[in-house]
Amino acid sequence: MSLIRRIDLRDVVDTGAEPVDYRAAVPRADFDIEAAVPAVHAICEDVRTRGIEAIQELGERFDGVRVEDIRVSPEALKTALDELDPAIRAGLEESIRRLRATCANELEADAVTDLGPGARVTHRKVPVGRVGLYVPGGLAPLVSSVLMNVVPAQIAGVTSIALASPPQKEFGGAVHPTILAACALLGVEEVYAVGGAQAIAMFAYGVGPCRKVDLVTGPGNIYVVTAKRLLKGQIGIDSEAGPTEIAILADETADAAYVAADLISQAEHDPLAAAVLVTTSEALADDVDAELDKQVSATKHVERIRTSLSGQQSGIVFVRDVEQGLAVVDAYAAEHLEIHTADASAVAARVRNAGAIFVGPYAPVSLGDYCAGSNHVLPTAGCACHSSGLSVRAFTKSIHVVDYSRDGLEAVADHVVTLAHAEDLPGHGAAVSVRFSADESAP
Ligand code: HSO
Ligand code: ZN
Repeated sequence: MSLIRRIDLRDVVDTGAEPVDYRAAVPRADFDIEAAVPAVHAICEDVRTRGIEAIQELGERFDGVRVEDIRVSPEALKTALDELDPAIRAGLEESIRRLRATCANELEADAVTDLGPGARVTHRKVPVGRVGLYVPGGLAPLVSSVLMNVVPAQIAGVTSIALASPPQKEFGGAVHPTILAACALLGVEEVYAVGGAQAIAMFAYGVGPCRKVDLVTGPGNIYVVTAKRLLKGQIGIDSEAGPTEIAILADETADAAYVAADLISQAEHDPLAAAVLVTTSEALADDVDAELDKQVSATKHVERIRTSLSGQQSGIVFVRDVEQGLAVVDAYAAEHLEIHTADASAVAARVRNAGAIFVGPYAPVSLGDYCAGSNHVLPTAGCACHSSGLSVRAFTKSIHVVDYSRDGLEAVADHVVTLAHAEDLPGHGAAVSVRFSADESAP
């Protein structure tokens, strides 16, 4: 019996008249945000009404430790950096260097458009004022997520950055030391030992030492994601990042050992993580099954990985050809999509929906998790069909600046008046015509 189930879509007929909608056919995690709403709503209300007291009690309940002073001291940040393993520091520095390079290249200039004499519209790019970044502790302390949140925010020009991460019982209620060290390395001074939904509520309402933020970003468990959804409006949020997903589109040229290792790498995150192989080749599927048998038992987090791979969210999907495979992966809209086919770059160029695409045998997702220079905070659960991963743009907003002279306005005045009357809003038209009435003298 193979660990991972099989789904055969080779017989699905595509008449060409209407594209087949594969969304219902692909495996998907049951990440029921609605079910978490009542509990998370209660947590947010508790934080809003009782503030710091509520945060301390919730930390005690969910993280098993009460934190007296939720703001991490400057000394604790410095000590964490001083005590950081030099090899980890070197890895973080390389990752930061690559991220900074891609982020700097993403900065967009203001778009200035002259629409005629004295008629200019500028699309001005402005960094968000204050952001709250969430870094999960959970099953693994994701120190790399500190970098993925902080670097694009800093390059975008955000000047006020607060970061929250759960208090760790084994460190006496402190944030994980490697996470603190990464904050210190990046010059982030405002760090809170607060986790889960209560951290998002703290950011949204401004509680105790933490001022309200404008935008919250970062991945998290179902409580964090639900809190972001509930508090959206009060704050801006990035895309909803839930349990991680990897999809691999592969043909007979793929290396089964690499494919299996990459599926395992993301299954390692969470029993709810999804690993999906979309392939044209039964021989590859059999080889991947054999590799999974071999490789899974040799890994550390065997149980978590087995649960993820054998869950309803994972599977091997058979397709007739790469063409059908592209339709399937577009419908799935994976957080991470690897392409292991002949001419992988050309196939990748045709993908519309994915959080990030990894091209060919030497671009595994774990490269992107740590050191590619790309971002690993990406939309999950199919949200990649409308949302993007973190980038400089996520920390930037834009403003249209309308700069017209008298001549510029006069050139278009009749149209404005006509359209205003067409909408039965004559006051709108009058606001233009008043500027050109007979007695008005031109400046
Ligand atoms: N694959 C995760 C990110 C991560 N992996 C952090 C290792 N550390 C979601 O993209
Ligand atoms: Zn990962």
